[in-house]
Amino acid sequence: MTALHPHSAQSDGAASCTSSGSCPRAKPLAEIDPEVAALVRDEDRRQTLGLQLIASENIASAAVREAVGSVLTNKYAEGTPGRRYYSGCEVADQVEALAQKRAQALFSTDYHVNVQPHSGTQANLAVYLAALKPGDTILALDLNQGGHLSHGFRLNQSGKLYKAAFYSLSQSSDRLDYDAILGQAREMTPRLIVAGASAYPRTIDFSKFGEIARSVGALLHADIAHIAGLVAAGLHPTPFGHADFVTTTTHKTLRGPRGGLVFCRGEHQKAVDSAVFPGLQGGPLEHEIAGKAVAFHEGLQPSFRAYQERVLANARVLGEELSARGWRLVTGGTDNHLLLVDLGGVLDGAEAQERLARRRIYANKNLIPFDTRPATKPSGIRLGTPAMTTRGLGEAEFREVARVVDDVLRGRASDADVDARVAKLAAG
Ligand code: DSN
Repeated sequence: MTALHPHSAQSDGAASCTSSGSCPRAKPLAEIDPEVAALVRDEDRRQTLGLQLIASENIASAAVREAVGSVLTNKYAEGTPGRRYYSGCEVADQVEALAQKRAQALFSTDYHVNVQPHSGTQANLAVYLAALKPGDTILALDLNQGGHLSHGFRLNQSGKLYKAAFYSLSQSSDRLDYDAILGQAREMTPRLIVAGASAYPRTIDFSKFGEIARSVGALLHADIAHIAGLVAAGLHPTPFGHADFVTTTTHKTLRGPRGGLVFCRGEHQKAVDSAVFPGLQGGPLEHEIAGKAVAFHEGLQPSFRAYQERVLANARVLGEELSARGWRLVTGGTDNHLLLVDLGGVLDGAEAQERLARRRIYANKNLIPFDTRPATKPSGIRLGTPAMTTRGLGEAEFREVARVVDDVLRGRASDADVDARVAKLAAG
């Protein structure tokens, strides 16, 4: 007897099904919706033909994308593994437990981990909801100096619900000034200190942050969204053991699907889990969680550390070559995967971003510390190496990337010349 396919009684045929055979829901995207299929192709082309230098972006593997595009998207699984509000969660439970186990292995930690946050911002909000009462004070790096909007920016929930105080970088070095942060922490007595950045090219000393937090009776939250891959590979000092909470996205240097994670010491497990659900989210995205599990598996392979070493080496040579061509790098260089370039008034960051994008070179405009220009037309651009390192570029190619960027910013080469060089680099 032929088994009845679960979708065979449906007539709409309007969505996809990964089951093979004659199911109308198994039709390819191009057949069901040529318009969206064409847009996906266009984006694939844009990514493949260009130089992706946006420091927060990377290229997830086909395996990660297969998991994200799987039937797990069909399942509701509110709750946590073994404690769900729906039946039929036995597979979702295994997926999520596997992702948790791998996340702990990847960061060599026994902290509890919740793998459900839909994004880094959701993960950060979960920490605040778990650790703070409305009106409590948080102390974080100023957004204008490389912080993040979910670290207390006035238009974000974190800045509306909590009293946000900000520390600055040292005006003389553009680096974190731990003595000044300690002084401010003593004065403000925050309930929570946030250590983490979106545009800081230097090593963050989580051990010092831990000392500061303990000395004023504050909790420490490390947001390692940008540097998570480096931390996992042992190429940046770990916040585990120093911070009470560690959050990250999964798609930057970690090279997984878009999403977030929140780790915490055991005593905060209940508060964190209940902050994620039902505090902030409904059903977890089990297909994304499956993609995270695949990315963690990839991150546990020896090749991942080798990749992160190349990310660092490439950022160093990109910086060297730009410096040699007269561009000032904030802090003079980089310890991680990104560079902040001070455009020195040659052009503003918005013009630079636009000029580069016209030649298929993608970077983002960025404020530099103590910028006198507005965020819409800041003095800098931020460049990162994770994505193009994934695409196979090495140090020699990144020196050429620097030369092309320099030529475009100074308007020194013809469009045809730049296009040919970009095409060659993008081809790997
Ligand atoms: N938008 C991310 C970045 O570009 O750094 C942070 O969330």
